[in-house]
Amino acid sequence: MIRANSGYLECDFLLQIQEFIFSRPIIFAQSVFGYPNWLDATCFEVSMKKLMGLLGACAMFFAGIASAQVKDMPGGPAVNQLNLFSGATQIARDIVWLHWLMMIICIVIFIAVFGVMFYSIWAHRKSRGVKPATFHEHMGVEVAWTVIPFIIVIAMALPATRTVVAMKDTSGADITVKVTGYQWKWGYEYIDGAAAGVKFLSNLSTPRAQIENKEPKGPFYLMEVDNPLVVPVGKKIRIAVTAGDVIHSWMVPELGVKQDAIPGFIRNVWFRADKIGSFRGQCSELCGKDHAFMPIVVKVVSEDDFAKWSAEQQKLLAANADDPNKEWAPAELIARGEKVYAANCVACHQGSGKGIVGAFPALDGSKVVMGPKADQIQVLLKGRQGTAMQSFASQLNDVEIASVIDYTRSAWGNAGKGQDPVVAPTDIKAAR
Ligand code: HEC
Ligand SMILES: [Cu+2]
Repeated sequence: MIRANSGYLECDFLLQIQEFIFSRPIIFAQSVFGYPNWLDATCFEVSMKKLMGLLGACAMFFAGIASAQVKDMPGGPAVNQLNLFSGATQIARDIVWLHWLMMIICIVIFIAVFGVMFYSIWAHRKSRGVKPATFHEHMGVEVAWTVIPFIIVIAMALPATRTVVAMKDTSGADITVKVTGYQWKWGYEYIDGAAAGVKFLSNLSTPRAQIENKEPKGPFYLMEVDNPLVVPVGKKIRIAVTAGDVIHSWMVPELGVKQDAIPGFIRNVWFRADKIGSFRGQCSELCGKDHAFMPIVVKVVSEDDFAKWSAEQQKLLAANADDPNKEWAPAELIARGEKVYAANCVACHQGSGKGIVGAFPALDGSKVVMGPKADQIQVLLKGRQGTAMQSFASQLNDVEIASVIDYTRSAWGNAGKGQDPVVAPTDIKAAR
């Protein structure tokens, strides 16, 4: 693919053309009529200067194309790339191989057919006195031109079918990622593996100023994203492709993957990258105004790096599940707390808050629950040494702890009594 980084020269060039069109009649008039007296020398000079300026601009324009700082894009198209991609998966290389096989077969047929045709026209021309044959229905020829193409088609279909079947075989995948096309970005969600549950949106990260020609274009112009899809090298990655609005298409040539993303359907494809690196593609189904602005970047990393990245993402996920700085209304916190209580506390303290006599204290009417908030926060963050009341500091986030405290302070007979009925997530953050 040939990419020229000369957009900012184009405007200039158009301006020069405009000037050229306006100055040309004057130059033409001068050449026909000599110096008309209404046109003085300075005006002529100005016109000539404009013409020279235009020629200069033309030279600059073409030089600009040649010398613009366009470099090969790793994982994407290279400058003056004419062949297909080199391929980071076996399937991608099979596709390239098939392309050349078909191409060569076609060229051989082309040369054979046109060779016979041109030879016949030349060797049997009328001026040589050649008499045309007048036979009809030649059995041998008819059988030959049916059987030979049939054999050729089968010879082409066999390897192609093998590759297409392999492309569709998503069995035994190590990791499954759900990919959703949106107008105009991609959503990624890890279904299993170390990063299970991690999900994010992947947006174009090329600055607006580059698109509007206010800044020179970067080396990854329109082929860069804020959050790439990260996968481990050598693992079979199943991609479950769907869309949230209109039809898109997830295509990464180097990985040999191209799959339409259709709302309401899930289509599975897969790849197993055997090289570490970033591989780039684009949405390849016209999906509206910003179709050209939803690139795809797949970052293939080592298994160790993937484990590290997954752990980081999981941590972020836990931290972001609830934003502790959000202003929660007390009612919201209590509603949330009821769920946290049901999931984490009922086994011991019971749904009724009455606990189990002799084993688990009642929270309904408990002095701690009715007392100052600091004490209860400490019980939840530190637990009670040597008892079944463990610390919840690492299991629950600030919002969850605050909300379950608020719930216990407002449920059962506790409602409206006791001190500090509302504990905010920021209180928990401060006490940690
Ligand atoms: C595995 C059982 C168990 C679970 C689960 C449990 N607790 Fe407790 N909790 C206890 C026990 C036992 C005590 C009493 C500790 C002691 O003897 O000092 C206690 C004490 C408390 C107290 C202090 C009560 C008082 O009157 O001193 C509070 C408040 C409390 N738990 C809240 C919670 C909350 C909220 C949850 C859920 C996030 C929870 N607990 C989950 C067993 C549990
Ligand atoms: Cu699209």
